[in-house]
Amino acid sequence: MGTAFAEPRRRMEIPAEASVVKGNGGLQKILVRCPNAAGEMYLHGAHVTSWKPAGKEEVLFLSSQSRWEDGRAIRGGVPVCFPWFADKADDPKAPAHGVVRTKAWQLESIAQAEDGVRVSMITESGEDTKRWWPGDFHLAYRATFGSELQLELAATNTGKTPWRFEEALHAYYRVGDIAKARVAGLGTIEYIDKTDSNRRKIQNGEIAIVSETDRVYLNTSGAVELDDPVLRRRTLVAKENSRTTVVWNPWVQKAHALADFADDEWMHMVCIETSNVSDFAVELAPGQEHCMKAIVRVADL
Ligand code: TA6
Repeated sequence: MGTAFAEPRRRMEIPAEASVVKGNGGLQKILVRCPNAAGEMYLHGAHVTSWKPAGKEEVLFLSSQSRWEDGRAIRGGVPVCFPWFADKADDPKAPAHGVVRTKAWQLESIAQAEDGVRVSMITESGEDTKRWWPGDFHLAYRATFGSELQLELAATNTGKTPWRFEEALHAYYRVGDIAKARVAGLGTIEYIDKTDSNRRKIQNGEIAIVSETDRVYLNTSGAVELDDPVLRRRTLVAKENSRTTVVWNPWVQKAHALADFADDEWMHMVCIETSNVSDFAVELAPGQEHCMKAIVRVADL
């Protein structure tokens, strides 16, 4: 990466709290080390790969087999999915989860925030995105690393025609043992079971992960709690402007089939994804902006 980019980025650093460094695969990352938290965020995909509130263990799962290269998604942390989720309905050749998790974003700013350090990155439509999707867009993504992790994705329609999009903050949370973990907050909610021909079902109480789990919970704006008796912690995921929550664990076979995921790592992660997908894709008129937010907190169990 030429110095042309390095210098302006360096000027954005906060001495002793936030610096621009080379990360895995030579990809640039922002390293945050402030009184309330430690964290890491790559320009590649605007990908948050680590968040550790002060005095606590790492909250996010990151695969030991992740790829770190242009055009490939990082496995773990928080991939940003936009403007479609999972496979593109009308084009099976299109990359899964959209076009922005595999591209280099621009660093817009690094700033002190009330509770920690806020890193802002931006990207927009161009030749690379129009290969797959015609919309004109601008994305601004702010990650605030503090005693809580705040993630805000603002999408703006910079074109002349309305468009409809899906989005997800596809967060991977670390757990001590998936068999003992429980996800609460989605009881009575309708979901699409993607492991059962997309059948629609109603959640009965807490979620226990006992097999491959791939579910889209619909019309839900509430917070979700991930209880982990092994790591003795509760991770609370609250949100704003998000009407769906996706819960995913690949279990044994899918884990084995994923080249960038170790065979036993399914036991130590669960994805809880703040999103607007499926029936709740968002329509944006020209000039309009939509901002989705996730707020993650950790408490001792
Ligand atoms: O969020 C769940 C999901 O859509 C699953 O269907 C699974 O494919 C997962 O995302 C991971 O997708 P990826 O393209 O990162 O392998």
